Amino acid sequence: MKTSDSVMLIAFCCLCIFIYTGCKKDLPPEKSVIITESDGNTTTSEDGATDNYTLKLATQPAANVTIYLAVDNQITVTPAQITFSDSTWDIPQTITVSAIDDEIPEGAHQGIITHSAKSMDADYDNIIVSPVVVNIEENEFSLIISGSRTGHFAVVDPVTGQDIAECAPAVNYVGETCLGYMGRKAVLISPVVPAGNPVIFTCDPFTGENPVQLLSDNEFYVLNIDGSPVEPRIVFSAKDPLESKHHVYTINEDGSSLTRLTQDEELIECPGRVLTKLMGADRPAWSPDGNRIAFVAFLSETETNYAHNAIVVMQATGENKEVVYDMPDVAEAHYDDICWSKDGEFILFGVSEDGIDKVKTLHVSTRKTTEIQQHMIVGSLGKESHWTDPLQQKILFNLHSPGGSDLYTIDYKTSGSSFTITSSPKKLTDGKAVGHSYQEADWQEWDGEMK
Ligand SMILES: [Ca+2]
Ligand SMILES: [Ca+2]
Ligand SMILES: [Ca+2]
Repeated sequence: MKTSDSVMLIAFCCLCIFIYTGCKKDLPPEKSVIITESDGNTTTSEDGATDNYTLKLATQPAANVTIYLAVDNQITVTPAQITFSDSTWDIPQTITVSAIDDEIPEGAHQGIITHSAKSMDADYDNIIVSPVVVNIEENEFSLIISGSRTGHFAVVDPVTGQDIAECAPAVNYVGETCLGYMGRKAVLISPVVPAGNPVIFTCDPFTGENPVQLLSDNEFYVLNIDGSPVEPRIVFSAKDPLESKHHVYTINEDGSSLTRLTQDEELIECPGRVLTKLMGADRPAWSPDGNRIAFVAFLSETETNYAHNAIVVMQATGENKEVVYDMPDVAEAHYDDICWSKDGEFILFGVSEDGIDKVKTLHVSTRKTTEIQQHMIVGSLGKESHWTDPLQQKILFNLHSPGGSDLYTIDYKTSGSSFTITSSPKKLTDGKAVGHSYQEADWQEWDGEMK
């Protein structure tokens, strides 16, 4: 072997050893993007609380690497893209995450951030980067209260349809129920003694505890109640035992400031009729801004004594009573379930006209009506009672069913004087699973506090 050949052989062997050991010792670390969530998770709130996480590269890239962030409709991120160079690849860059404060009550929900990588370094270009799941705390809540069976009421989460509580307050009988201001109290009608006049009680909505009687025994015979959307005040219809007719009153949830809003035989202007007087009032309902109250008026024409029922709207002070719906020539028109659309432009009501049950919407300023009862049928079952969502354009109703009724919702939209149902009925509750029947209900905004 020539010396030069020996040198070549040694050099070749060294090269092989060098390549082998080089491969063994310096296997390139995995090319990846390292995500670190502060405190191990990313949690934001529609109330404005933000959170953050950092990104960095696992290895030095051969060229700039840009990470683009994409979000769904629940969150925003800042910045929306970041770039790592061959000198900054291992310096963590921070992404700040905020929740979008929408007006949709969704309960606790999630958003997702996806990442895509672009680089002239083929090892980093289009590399797979993990998404970040963002927990979002809700800041809009509402509650449904529903009489479930004698002596009980259920408080239902409108997002999940699940019972939050089923309560049996220590009263003689749970009649009509509603929720007080921001869902802080349940309000119900019950007689003080078993056969006595029904009066108003408040209690804790989640336990039924601490029942407080608002009107003294036999002071009133209460028919209907509704909780104000803007203050701790209740509107109700009741008969003063010294009179024979029902009238509309308001009272604070603590029992103070009892105010009478309708007077016996007060004159009310009724379009197309001669002079009419008020002979009674019930089924009052607050408008969403708390400024107006709609109610059913029993009217009598002063000259002929011809009696008919109508729907009247007044200021929450009792002033400016105005007949908004009246069919004086329809014999025996009876109205129930008076409630307002979320925008306060429409009143919804049940009406029995000539023995036919209908649900109508009334555009208060133009008096245009739309019949919607045909949308509240599931199978062969028709709706029993209905109410409206304070936060969204939804109607809640229960179906009359021999096996026990459940709550359903349908969606609507409004445009000018037109009112349109935009969905088919969606079942909200599962009465069979929880063993009760959901009856007449009320839907109120809630502060989210479970005190
Ligand atoms: Ca965090
Ligand atoms: Ca919100
Ligand atoms: Ca929301």
